Amino acid sequence: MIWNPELECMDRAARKRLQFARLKNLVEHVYNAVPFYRQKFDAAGVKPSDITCIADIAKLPFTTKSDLRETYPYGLLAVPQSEIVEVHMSSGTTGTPVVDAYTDSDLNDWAEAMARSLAGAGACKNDTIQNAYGYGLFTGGMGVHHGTRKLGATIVPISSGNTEKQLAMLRDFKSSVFTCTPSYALYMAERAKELGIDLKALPVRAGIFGAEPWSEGMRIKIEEEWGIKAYDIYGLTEITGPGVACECEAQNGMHVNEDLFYPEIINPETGEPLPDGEKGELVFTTLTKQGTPLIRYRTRDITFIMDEECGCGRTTRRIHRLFGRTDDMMIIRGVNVFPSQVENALVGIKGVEPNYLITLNRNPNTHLDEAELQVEVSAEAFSDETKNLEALRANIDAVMKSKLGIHLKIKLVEPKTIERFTGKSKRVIDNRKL
Ligand code: DLL
Repeated sequence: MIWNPELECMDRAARKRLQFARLKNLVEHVYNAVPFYRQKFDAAGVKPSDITCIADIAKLPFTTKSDLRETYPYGLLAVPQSEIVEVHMSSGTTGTPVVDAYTDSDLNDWAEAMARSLAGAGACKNDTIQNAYGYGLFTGGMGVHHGTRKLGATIVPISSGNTEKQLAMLRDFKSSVFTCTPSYALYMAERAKELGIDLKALPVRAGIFGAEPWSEGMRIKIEEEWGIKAYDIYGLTEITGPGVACECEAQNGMHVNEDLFYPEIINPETGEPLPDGEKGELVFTTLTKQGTPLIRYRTRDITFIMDEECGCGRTTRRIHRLFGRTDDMMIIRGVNVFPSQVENALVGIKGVEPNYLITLNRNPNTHLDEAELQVEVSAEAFSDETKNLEALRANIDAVMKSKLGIHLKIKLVEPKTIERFTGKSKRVIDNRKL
């Protein structure tokens, strides 16, 4: 179902005009209302009047995560604080958290973006949506919650964790749509098996998974284990939370809610804009946000924009499934490796589970990087003879070498020994002091 055909299926030229009108308002407003932006624009020698078409956005300076950290918590507010009705925060892995502060109108836009996303994944008023994203300062729980209210579906606000209760609620409330991180969806499948629960017998028909990188292989595995359609959803706290972009029934790239969030792709090294179809760093400008509007925010996420129109009827451009982040890219002996590549390779190998941990060390004598990949063996393979396990190890080694171009030290570990996550998973430990 298309939630808002007027805006999602709008003629592309008309959408560009709308984006330009919104950008123009935004730039004028932040220049006058937020000293941080006025200083940035002045330093870059650009005035609001220099923005005469949407492509002129490239004249504006970028905003970065460190800008947000330096202005924590309220330095980027573009309205009086009395207008703020909700705040969220992302803790990140290091340093000061970043804050998003929403006015009532911002919450409405977020709910709209999320309602479109839920509808894109086939949900409607008649559905029961069980929401296992964490509630609290993290945007996952509340984002799906606001969107479900707008859609008019029933929300089960269970939050993350408590797997047995999740399974019971899926059954008792007959939840038809389930939302959580992809790693938690897999963990639930594992727990369900242990408890003798057949997920396929439950009424769930769709899952909307995001908040962390996952692979096409993992999608297939989740769809098989759960007997559902698994949709990818993207978002980040700084821009609004989940719902910035989401897949439709075609499951081929995530439609960006472009009337609200203007996407660009840049070369992460030079900052130059790249054309649609070219891979680079995703940058967003919030076109309607009042509380903490962001101009050309560098997400550090890597993808490309898919310009071709989708068969679903929406005219919005899509972003490809994320390849990783500029800051989780591991450089191992000079080769760029993303955890998602490792995951994708593992999912195709029989006898292993997609649970893994990469540990990076630097050898103090040779000064070379050493990467160890711990892989969990499936219960069946583990009970096999030692020589078969050795053959499995050699196979993983060969697959990794051919897919990544480097040799990882493979260590097979017993089933269920690698930590499970109910929210975002952590797959890399980097002990190198670089
Ligand atoms: O993770 C918002 C969210 C909640 C998205 C629920 C989807 C579902 P943050 O905690 O600020 O916000 O983390 C944002 O997570 O910059 C990406 O690196 C990563 N991320 C989010 N969605 C995806 C996805 C939420 N579908 C950061 N694929 C982003 C890959 C994703 N990475």
